[in-house]
Amino acid sequence: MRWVGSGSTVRGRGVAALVLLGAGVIATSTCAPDPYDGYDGMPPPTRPATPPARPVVHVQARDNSFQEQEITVVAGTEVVWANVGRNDHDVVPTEFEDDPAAAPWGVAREAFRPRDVYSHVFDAPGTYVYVCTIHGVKDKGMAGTITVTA
Ligand SMILES: [Cu+2]
Repeated sequence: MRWVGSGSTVRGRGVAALVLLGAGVIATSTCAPDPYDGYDGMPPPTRPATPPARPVVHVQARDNSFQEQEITVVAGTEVVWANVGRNDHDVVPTEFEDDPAAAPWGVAREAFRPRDVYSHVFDAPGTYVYVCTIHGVKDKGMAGTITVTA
């Protein structure tokens, strides 16, 4: 094998790298610490706005109870219910017990089987009382309350 062509190319790059490395060492060893290091008189670069992290609170749907049964969250919080039981459950605002399909939030048992998760963001302050219609009625059995503060 012959390396004539490629060998000279590699050697040329190696010399250039050594020269640059040497210049860097000299530059850093002769510079005094700069108290304004990094400031060049220009405003800081603008970055794309990232949305603030949304607070998240978890509620467990156990068989026959929600844990925690009563929670207080700040407006904008995402409440996440996880069915950790062995039975189907649902989450229905009490004022919609007679017509759960019309409720603005909540989840039907078909979509809340064991290991299913449902979440809703509560933007408006208020008191939200809900129930699992299979295992509870308002204030009895499997029911819960979310207090949303401003
Ligand atoms: Cu239930």
